[in-house]
Amino acid sequence: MCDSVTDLQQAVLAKNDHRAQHLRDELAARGTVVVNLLSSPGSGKTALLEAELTLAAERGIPVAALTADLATENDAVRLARSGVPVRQVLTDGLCHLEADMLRRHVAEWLPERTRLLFVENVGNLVCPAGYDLGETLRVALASVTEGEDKPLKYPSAFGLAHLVLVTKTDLAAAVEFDEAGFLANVQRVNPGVEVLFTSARRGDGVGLLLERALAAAEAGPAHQPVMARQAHDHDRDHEHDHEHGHDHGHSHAHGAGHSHRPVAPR
Ligand SMILES: Nc1nc2c(ncn2[C@@H]2O[C@H](COP(=O)(O)OP(=O)(O)OP(=O)(O)O)[C@@H](O)[C@H]2O)c(=O)[nH]1
Ligand SMILES: [Zn+2]
Ligand SMILES: [Zn+2]
Repeated sequence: MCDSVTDLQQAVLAKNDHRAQHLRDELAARGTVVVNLLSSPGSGKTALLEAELTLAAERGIPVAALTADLATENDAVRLARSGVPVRQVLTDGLCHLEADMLRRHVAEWLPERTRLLFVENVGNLVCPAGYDLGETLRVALASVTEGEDKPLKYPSAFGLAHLVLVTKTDLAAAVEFDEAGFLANVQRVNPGVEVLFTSARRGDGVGLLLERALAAAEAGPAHQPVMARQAHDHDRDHEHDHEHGHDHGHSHAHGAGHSHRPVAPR
């Protein structure tokens, strides 16, 4: 019973992986690169993203943003203040985005000459880590108020990231944020990954994400997570037949307590 549930999850993830790879190829053909932002609810994804989008607009860099939530269009309203094209996706109960959902919105809405598409995933450190969205850069964010142990508690979210951002550094002293402890924990799950510090409130570190995203768009991510390499080696050991006729519309819902095999963007 447990085995068949696990098999089903593996099948869902393998299908998503395959579609994500198609999406990445399609995006590459049109010169667009996706940046996937993951964090727990309220870590400051929207606040930082609004600042980065505003900067991109000022510099004339063609960017767009897609934000996913279970409900409300609040984030899209905030991000749209930057003046760049913004799309809200309501997941209707689903706690993460899947490649197919993104692909649909890209086809329907994304302006043709977009260079960077920032995707704010549903606030959740569990499932989004398991779903490749065809991104080139995966960014995990953690605010100083969340505690230093988050990378250890959510190893897939932090272990598969190309870049880690610490947010709300203006509050670091108030919560006695242990920076050295946090950095050590990040290195344990993702050796060599770059960690940057930001405060959207103060404007500290604003522009770094845009810079790293543009660099990744030119040359690919500067860092390959060890955990991602392991997942890919595993995939190669179990080469499976790919189905190429994509059926449209999917049903996937799961309750609390589900687990996902870590799957990394390639
Ligand atoms: N002090 C401080 N507060 C911040 C900062 N960034 C965001 N916040 C606050 O933190 C709260 C959550 O920020 P959001 O940007 O909405 O966080 P989010 O990750 O987008 O949240 P979800 O989309 O719900 O997952 C808001 O009250 C923000 O004003 C920051 O740099 N410093
Ligand atoms: Zn948000
Ligand atoms: Zn989920």
